[in-house]
Amino acid sequence: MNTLGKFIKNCLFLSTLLLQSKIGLSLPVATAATPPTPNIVFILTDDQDRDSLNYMPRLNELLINKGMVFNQHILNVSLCCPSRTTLLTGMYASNHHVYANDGETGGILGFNNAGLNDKTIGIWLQTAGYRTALMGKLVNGYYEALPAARRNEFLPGYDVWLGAAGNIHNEYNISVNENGVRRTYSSEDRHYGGDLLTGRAETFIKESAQMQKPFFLYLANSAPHNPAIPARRHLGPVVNSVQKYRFRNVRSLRTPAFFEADRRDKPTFFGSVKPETIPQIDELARKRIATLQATDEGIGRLYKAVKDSGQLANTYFFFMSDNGYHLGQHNKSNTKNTAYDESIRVPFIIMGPGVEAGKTLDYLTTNADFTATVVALSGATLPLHIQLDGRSLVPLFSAATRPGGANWRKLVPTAHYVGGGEGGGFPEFFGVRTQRWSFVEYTNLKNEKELYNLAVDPYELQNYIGPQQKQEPPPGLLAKLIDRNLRMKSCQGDTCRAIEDEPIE
Ligand SMILES: [Ca+2]
Ligand SMILES: [Ca+2]
Repeated sequence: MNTLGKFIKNCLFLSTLLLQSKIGLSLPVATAATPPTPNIVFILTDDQDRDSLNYMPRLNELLINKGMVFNQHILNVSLCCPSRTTLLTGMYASNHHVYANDGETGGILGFNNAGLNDKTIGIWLQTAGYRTALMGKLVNGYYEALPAARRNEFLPGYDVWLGAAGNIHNEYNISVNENGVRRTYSSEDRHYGGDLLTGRAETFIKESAQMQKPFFLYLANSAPHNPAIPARRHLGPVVNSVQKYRFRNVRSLRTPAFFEADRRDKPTFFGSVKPETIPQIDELARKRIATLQATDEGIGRLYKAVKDSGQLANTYFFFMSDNGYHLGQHNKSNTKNTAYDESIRVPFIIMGPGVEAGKTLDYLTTNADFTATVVALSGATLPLHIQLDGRSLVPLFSAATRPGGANWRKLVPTAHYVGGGEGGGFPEFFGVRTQRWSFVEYTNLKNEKELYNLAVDPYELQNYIGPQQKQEPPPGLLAKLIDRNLRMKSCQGDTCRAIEDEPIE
């Protein structure tokens, strides 16, 4: 091919990538100018709050400083199972129908009932030539909620399966389904859950590189989920028979929302954690950060494994938490599920070729975008019946292709479901989160609503439409938010993206 031909093919490739990212789909593009198929390393944490990122030095050095932070990453549903199902399928919960962590529409049974076993990203990437692996927590109840005869099953589409078969949150004595065989590990140091997963992930990376196959690694750590058990090397001293934790200066973040003083604007079910528990909340914060140290070391080890395999220039790293966490903010602790930013806004980082280093973006992104982005990068072809609700973030990677904010989504739909299983003790809601506004309608109470202007009230202290309303929202705003909230409940794929793109203010 001559130079002009290569140039045209290059342009075609780029425009195809951009077009695909717009529509959230991807078609295979094989030309001489196509870059090599990139590897994907996805590291997922469980219940991690944004503040705790500050205590992960390797994450900061290797991924944040060398990559891009998505600072307005808003989850569709802030709860393990619905959030993870969105990552695996690329659909909002209103379309994947896994609403809770257990019950008929939650956990692994909900996942099975929704017919999702053969509709996850692993299959699409495997079909595109990837070597694929899923390690750690799939969804809640995988193993114990399954009938005995089906407990060794695992999802199609993964060459290496290391799914937590039972509760892995204790970190020691964990059980894992290893490609169909359940194995239980010991309480020895070398079998600490976080380290075990890291070791297997290192091996997977090295083997895949030796096989000269592009690889997709989905690594779902337990940290810092309760009971937040650190590796022994990260423990502090025992004082008066009580285990203490390192990071003695750490406290739960004292934002103005921490034990919010004036609660008259809040819905009737507002948080009721007592200030007397603050010492325990702070100790939990320390314990969680100690637990995250193994994850942070793991990031260093995986980065090194990729580098030593000669794959650094061709590998994208993704880092995310499946939901946020309250540690006293808005008078709630040890929980997520809410519509406040502590729950729905989580860390999201991408590092890799072409991603502007050290950049923080305020574009609205969501967990469904992870899937669309990986699909776009991989060049995988989706089956015709699959519709992704998210959008590829590839155009955001560099200033040259980044659209103006006016040409990006204006909202992310948020929800919390009850009735299908564990509701986390929080009432059902549907909402929309824009860059400026957080709006929520509760369905099972007295039609209570919340509306916050994040531009002037980032800690969500003054609800515009609470019982003691102090401010009028801008004219027409509320009607638009109610309209978008209603329509987002029944959208799919392109129609979701079209509604999200409509101007709100
Ligand atoms: Ca979680
Ligand atoms: Ca208040």
